[in-house]
Amino acid sequence: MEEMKAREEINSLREDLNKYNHEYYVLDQPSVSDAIYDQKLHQLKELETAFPHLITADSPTQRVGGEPLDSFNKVQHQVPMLSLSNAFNENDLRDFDRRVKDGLGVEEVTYVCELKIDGLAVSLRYENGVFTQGATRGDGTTGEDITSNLRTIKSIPLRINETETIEVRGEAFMPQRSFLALNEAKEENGEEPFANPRNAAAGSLRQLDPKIAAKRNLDIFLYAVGQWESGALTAHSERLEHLSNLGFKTNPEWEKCATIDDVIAYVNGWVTKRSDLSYEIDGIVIKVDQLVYQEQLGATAKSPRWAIAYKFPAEEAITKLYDIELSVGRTGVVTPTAVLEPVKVAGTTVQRASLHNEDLIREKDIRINDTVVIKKAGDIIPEVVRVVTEEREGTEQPYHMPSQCPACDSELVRLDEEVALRCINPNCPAQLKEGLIHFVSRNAMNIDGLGEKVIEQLFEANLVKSIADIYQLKREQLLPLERMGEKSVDNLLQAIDVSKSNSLEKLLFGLGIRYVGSKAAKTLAMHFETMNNLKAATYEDLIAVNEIGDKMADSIVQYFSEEEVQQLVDQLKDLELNMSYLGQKPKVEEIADSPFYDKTIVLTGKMEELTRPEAKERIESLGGKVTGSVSKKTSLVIAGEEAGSKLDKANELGITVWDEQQLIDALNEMEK
Ligand code: 1X8
Repeated sequence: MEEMKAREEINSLREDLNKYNHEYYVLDQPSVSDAIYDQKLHQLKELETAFPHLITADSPTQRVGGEPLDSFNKVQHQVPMLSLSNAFNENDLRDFDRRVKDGLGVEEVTYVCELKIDGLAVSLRYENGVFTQGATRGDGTTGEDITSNLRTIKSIPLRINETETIEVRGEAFMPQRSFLALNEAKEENGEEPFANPRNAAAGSLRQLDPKIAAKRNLDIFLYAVGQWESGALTAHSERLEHLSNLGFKTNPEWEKCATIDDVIAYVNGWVTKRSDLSYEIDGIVIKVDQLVYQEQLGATAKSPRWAIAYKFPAEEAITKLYDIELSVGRTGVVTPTAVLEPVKVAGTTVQRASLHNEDLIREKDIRINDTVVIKKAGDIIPEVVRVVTEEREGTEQPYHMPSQCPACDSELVRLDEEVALRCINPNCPAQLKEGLIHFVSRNAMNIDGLGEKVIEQLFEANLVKSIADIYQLKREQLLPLERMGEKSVDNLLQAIDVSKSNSLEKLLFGLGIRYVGSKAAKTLAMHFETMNNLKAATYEDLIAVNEIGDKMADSIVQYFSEEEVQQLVDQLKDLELNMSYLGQKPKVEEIADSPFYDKTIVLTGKMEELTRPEAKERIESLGGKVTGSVSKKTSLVIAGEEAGSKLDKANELGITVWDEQQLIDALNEMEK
């Protein structure tokens, strides 16, 4: 075929395919069969193979392309990507309405209500009608260039009919069904499942290889315009329609509301309807419709004054508590866990919930076979809220904690002032195993392919009993294990080898020294630089370091004085593990999905297990900011024992309140 003809043919095929794509992925109204689509795509691919110089970046054949990246480039947002301030109840919404009207000096404002999609905010830039750059929100000013991953989302047009540069914004997300399928596959492979669709979407877009994102079935709704020179429109609602006309996928559920009462009715309507959606929402976004009003109201440093996000209360569900099981943690704490009839809450199926300790079981009078209300704290960690006592039939059994360790039978003890029961046998197999799981976890040595399930297998097979054993594993020992092919064994051995060159803080955190969280480990590594220096440090040397308190200093001195520890450290040295600080910076993307990321948190009351500085340190290392006083800007309050006025204020403002245990669970979950 001559080139002229080919060019024509290619253009016509691309036009058709783009149209079919839009009909299928954006409008959900295909006009042709899959067979016809596939046939045309095949034709186009053949022509492009014959005339490779005619391939363009916006061709429908070019969604998944290129080699894996080494890292993501930074992108400066021309117009900052602000976050929204939150409303938790009707009062907050009425306050917002009042502020808007007072701010404008008017008595009538039109609002637009939209669903708040629980995904990842992204921005898409089009130059000369071609999708040229896609970025994460990042900190609002600087995001990361994830163009090649976003290109794999089929509902994102690679070309639009607008020659002027335009940047549009929206939420990338993982539909419920894709999320469930992905987690099922992950569990089958012995991998850790994602906690929720938002983490799954964020995790997918954070992959350096676009082929992975391409398999994840992500989708997107666009809801805002960033940079756009000649936007002649006068209302947000017109912009939504314009976005849709340009070929972008917008969420169809938005409505204009003439009064705050209408807004409240819309919000209340979705509290129940949300579970019928095929994707997750975590609230409703309310925006002033008139663009002149938006401009007049402007923004604070963090968020626009013309919009607010109503956050749904944590979703609750009722289920049966079948049993109470015990687990022994890394530090010997024995934790009771409720075994539940599986039930769906806030997007995932819950079948276990921590009961924390015996006191809590007493307090809530939880009995085996009870019907219970459960919810997910911070929409992540399942917890039992209360017993539905009206459902009791008389057969429910009160629960008593055993006096012996369920793993090693040693007598359990209650240390001074602790609610927790502990196994203090240093050779308790459950503790050893948990210690190993901690050692290989992400914030510690971060050994890929060595998850909880594999550690369990290695432990049960007697191949790994101590940290040092990990570094002496042999190919022949691994091959007979379940789900261990040649390839995965090679990868695993490679990952173990790579971990030897980790900077000191990863090793320090991995050792699991009491009170030494990942942030403290970093501080120690930076200050002392080598394991030898730290080992030789006295209590005085340690407390002289900023952020190291007396409890931690004591614990470190105690730790290194143990003969077994000294042997372990020597052994690890012989196995060629790096023992010096190498000056790595923490990666933002590793903490961006933590429940503390970008949140303002207040600690109040007396903590039992954590010290204040440790809690602060660990929250901060997960991207949170700890402040002293409760205000509307506070996202979360951690209330210890005898919390006073700050707790009252938090309740008054409808701010989420966690107890210490919830904090510890969330920290542990993220630091895994
Ligand atoms: C965040 C979100 C917005 C919308 C939907 N989902 C979100 N997660 C919307 O406006 N329809 S706006 C927004 C923000 O401005 N941070």
